[in-house]
Amino acid sequence: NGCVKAGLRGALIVLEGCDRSGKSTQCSKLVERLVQEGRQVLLMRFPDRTTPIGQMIDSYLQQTVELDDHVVHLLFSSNRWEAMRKMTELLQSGTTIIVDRYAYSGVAYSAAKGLSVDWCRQPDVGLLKPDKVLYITVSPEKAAERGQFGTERYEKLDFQQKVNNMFLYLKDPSYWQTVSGEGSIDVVHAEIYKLATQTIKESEHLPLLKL
Ligand code: T5A
Ligand code: NA
Repeated sequence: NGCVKAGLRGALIVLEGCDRSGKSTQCSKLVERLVQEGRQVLLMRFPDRTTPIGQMIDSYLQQTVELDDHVVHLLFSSNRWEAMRKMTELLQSGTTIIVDRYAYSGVAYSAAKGLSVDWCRQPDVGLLKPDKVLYITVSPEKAAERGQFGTERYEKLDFQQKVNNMFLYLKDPSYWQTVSGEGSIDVVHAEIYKLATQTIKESEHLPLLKL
């Protein structure tokens, strides 16, 4: 029934998508349901703003400090690297990790600013490779219905369109699945739950891979 079984690893499942696609809403709902079922599961998010590196990223996003584009890209990547030991141990001990954004956001946002895609990918090489990326899509019209952008650095329509194009370029059909984020929260959740539980089942005997 998906509860802790000796020797089986957890799955690494990442939710990606543009701003207001519903990633955080869906990550919480998915984790809540998996916990209710008695599964070993943990929610993580990047950036993790609680670490010293995460606090530098937070200041940058809130536009209280300026940083060179390369520097901030490396900080976002470092913020993932500092979680790798913990994530590896958890996965090996059977805990499934649901992650709200990952290295794909890292490349998409920096490349949308004009940095080379090849350069952007390099610092993330060697990170744990997700078993599945669930890429949530919403049209700009639907996203606009979900309220005004806030005041964080990247929350502007023309920039979001560049980010969206970068995600489409990065999409790797061998382990990405697109999920329409346009239905109700419950409809989107049903689809994500189905894909996540399939992934947990399919991954438990597979080796952990690296990007
Ligand atoms: N970034 C991140 C980088 O530049 N490099 C990196 O390496 C990484 C990891 C912060 C920024 O950092 C950048 C990307 C970002 O610009 P963040 O903290 O994840 O990243 O961003 P947030 O602003 O917190 O989250 P988003 O704006 O991306 O929103 P979500 O999580 O996609 O959407 P969510 O769930 O908060 O929902 C948005 C609104 O829509 C409603 C919700 O209730 C909410 O009000 N909603 C729905 N309404 C109707 N129908 C549905 N199905 C709905 N689902 C949600
Ligand atoms: Na979010």
